[in-house]
Amino acid sequence: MQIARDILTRSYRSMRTIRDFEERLHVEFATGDIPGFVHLYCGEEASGVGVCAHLTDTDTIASTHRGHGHCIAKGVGVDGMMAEIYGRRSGVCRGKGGSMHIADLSLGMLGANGIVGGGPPLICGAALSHKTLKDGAVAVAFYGDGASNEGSTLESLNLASVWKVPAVFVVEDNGYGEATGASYAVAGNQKDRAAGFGMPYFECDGNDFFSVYETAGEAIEHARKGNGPAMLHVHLARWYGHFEGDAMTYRAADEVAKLRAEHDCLVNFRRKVVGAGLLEDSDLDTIDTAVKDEIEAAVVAARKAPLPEDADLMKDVYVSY
Ligand SMILES: Cc1ncc(C[n+]2csc(CCOP(=O)(O)OP(=O)(O)O)c2C)c(N)n1
Ligand SMILES: [Mg+2]
Repeated sequence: MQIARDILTRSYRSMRTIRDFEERLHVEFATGDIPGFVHLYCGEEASGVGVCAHLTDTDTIASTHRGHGHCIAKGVGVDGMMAEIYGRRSGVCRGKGGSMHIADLSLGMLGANGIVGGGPPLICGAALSHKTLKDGAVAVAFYGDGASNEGSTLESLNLASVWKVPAVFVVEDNGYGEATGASYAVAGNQKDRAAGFGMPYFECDGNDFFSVYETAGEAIEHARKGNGPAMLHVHLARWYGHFEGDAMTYRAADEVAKLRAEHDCLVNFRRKVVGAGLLEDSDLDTIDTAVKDEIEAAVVAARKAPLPEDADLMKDVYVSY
């Protein structure tokens, strides 16, 4: 597959930014200075980035409780994100959203979502807007294997198909909903669910950027051309607990170590692009260094930034259309 050099470097930078952002949050959260919960996207980077590489700012996405990666992949800056997660006034939502309701409507990032299965209905509305306005855009819902069982998700698959809107349903299947295995909790399979609602099904390896990029491109093209919705099933793995503080007693002792050693999407990416002569190791090393500095600066700034004041309580809460 031919991919332009700027897409390769942008995608690597985006995956590296997500990885470092999340690894750093793992450390920062343990200090007790971050309010609320955080759910880390480490290990799943190639999914958000491989999908969003096909999207513009006019295209919309709805995310999940595990939303930092989708945010970064859609182009939201790490300074505003870090400050938001620290609940600071300089955050992208002025400190009112936090990790689970982080959003940037100017970039088509409609928000992380504390409600499992909350994203797919939003995407039906966004996709209906795109169709009505004829703006050529698509709406993408990311949701987990657990969320795939929610009534709201199944109703959304139906509605999007009935309305024939440009929606793409991306199932990020990491094999767990909290501590419950998908092998126990998900009846049938995602492919048959897509077929049941009359939409095409695409499947890819979420540890491999190129697999996601290629199949997401097909699913998005199907929707963008006016053929109605599509489903993309991404097989991937989360490296940390369901939330920070989860002891993961339900996982085999060596499960995560094996994932890190054998299925790291960043290592896979580097091996492929350097092996094919598309980029040099030094190109990727330069990105690694720049991202490291960027994350450090974002943490320092977020820690120094002021908290919202009482007078901010009702500001920026509602938007009038
Ligand atoms: C409607 C609703 N039900 C239950 C919960 C509690 N909850 C939060 S995350 C989660 C598991 C979601 O699993 P999955 O969709 O596979 O996403 P993952 O955490 O694996 O990324 C549950 C049950 C919730 N937030 N909202
Ligand atoms: Mg899951």
